[in-house]
Amino acid sequence: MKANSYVSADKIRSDFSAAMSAMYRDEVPAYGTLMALVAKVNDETLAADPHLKTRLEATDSLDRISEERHGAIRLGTPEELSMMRRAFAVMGMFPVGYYDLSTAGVPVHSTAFRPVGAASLSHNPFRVFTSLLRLDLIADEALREEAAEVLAARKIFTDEAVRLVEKAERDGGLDVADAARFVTEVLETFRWHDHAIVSTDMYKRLHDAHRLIADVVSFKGPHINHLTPRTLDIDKVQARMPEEGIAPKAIVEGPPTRNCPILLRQTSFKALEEAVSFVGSDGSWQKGSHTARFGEIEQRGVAVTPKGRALYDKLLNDTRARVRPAADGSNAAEYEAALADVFKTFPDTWNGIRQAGLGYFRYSLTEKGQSVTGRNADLETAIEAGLIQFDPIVYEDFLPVSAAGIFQSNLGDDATQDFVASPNQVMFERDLGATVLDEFAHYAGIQRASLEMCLGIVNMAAAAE
Ligand code: OOG
Ligand code: NI
Repeated sequence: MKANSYVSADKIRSDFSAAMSAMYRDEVPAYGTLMALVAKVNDETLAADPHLKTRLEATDSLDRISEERHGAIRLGTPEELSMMRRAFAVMGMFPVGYYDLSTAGVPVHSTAFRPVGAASLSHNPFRVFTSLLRLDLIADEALREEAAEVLAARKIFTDEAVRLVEKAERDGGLDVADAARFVTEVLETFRWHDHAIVSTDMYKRLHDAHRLIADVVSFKGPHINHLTPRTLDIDKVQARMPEEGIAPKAIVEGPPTRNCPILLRQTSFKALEEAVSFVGSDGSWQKGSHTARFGEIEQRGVAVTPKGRALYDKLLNDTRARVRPAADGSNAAEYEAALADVFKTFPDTWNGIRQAGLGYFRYSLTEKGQSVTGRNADLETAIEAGLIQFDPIVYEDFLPVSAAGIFQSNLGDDATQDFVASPNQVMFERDLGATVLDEFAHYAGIQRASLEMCLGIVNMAAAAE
C-alpha cells in the first residue's frame, strides 16, 4: 500500500478528540453545558476585541480555539502506560514534560501526550494529561500487593485496538477504514464503567489509602476523568457558571488576571457523585457510589522561558506563603488579591516580557519588512523600524501546582496527605518505554527558527543591496 493512502496522524487525532468529546458530553451532561457557555463567552470576547481577532488570525490559531481541549486519565501499570504511548503515537501525540505530583500529596507522576510542532498544533492541539499510579507510595504492603494483583489482571485495550496499533507501527500508518476503526476501538479504553471490578470492602480500603488509588484500581479501564475546553476569558466563564447551574471550584489556579496572559489559568466544576455497582461476595452486585469525573476550563497564555518559569514559581510560592487558598473558598477573595499584588513584578506588556527574556515569541516580517529594500538590522532595530513583529507562543503544557489543585478540589477536602517528595523521572521513562520531550527546548526551537527566518530575509535584502 502506498504511504499517501494513509490517513494523517493529525486527522486521526482530530477525529479521536471529537469522538471523545461527544462521548463525554453524553456521559456527563454538565460538560455539554460548560462547552456551550465557553463558546458563547469566546464569541463575545472576540466580538468585543477586534484586535485580538486579528492577532489570533495572524498566528492562525482562531480556527483551533473552539476545537481545542485536553483530557486526563490515570493509569495503573507500566504496561498500560507504554501501550498508551504507542496508541497516542498513532494520533501524532508524544510525551512532553514530566510532572511529579507526590509533593502535592497525590501518589502519581505524569506526562502530557500532545502534538509537537507548529503545523500539528495548529491542526488540532488535543492533549491528554496522563498519570501513572505510584503503588510504591502506598504504605500498607498487603493492600499494595492486592492492588497490584487486580491491576495485573485487567485489560484496558480491546484486542482490536492492540492489533491496529501494531498494524500502524508495522505499516507506518492506517488507511481510512482502519483509522475509523482505530478511533472507535481506542475510545473504548476511555469509557466510563459503572460496574467496578472490586468488592465494596476492597474499594473502601483503597479509598482509605487514597481516593485516587480507588479511582485507578477499582475499574475496568482508565475512564476519561475530565475534558477541558479553552476559553478566551476564564474569569467571565467562572463568574457565569452558577447561572448555568454549575458550581465552580473556589479559585482559578495559576497566574492572576493580566493584560498579557502567561502560562495557564484553570478552573473546574466539582466531580459528580455517580452510582456504581461493586462485586458482591455471592456474585450479585452491591450498590454504591464513586466520585471522580468533572469538567474544567482553561485559558492559555504565553510560554515562558526557564527564567520566566523561575519567576512564576517564586511569585506563586510568595503568594501562597501569604494566603493559603482554603478548599472551601472562604478566603478566595483574599487569595486573589494577594496573587494580583505579588505578580505586579512580572512585566505585563508583550514587549516587556520579551525584552526581559521571560517569554517565548514567534517572529515574523511585517508588510513593510517584506518589501524592505535592505538594511543590516539587528533584531531590536528591525522591530523598532517596524520590519519585524512578534507574537506570543502559546503555552501547550501544564503546571504541577495547578494540576495538584485540580486533583485536590476533586478529591475532597479530607484527602490531603503528605508523601515524601520523590520525583523519579528515570523510573517513569523506563515504564513509558521512551524519554519525555523537554518543553523548554521545544519552545526555544520554535522561537529560534522564526527568528532566523526573519533575520535571514532582512539581512539578505541588505546584502543584496
Ligand atoms: C489530572 C489533573 C491535571 C490539569 O489540567 O492540570 C490536569 C487528573 O485529575 O487526573 O488535568
Ligand atoms: Ni485538566
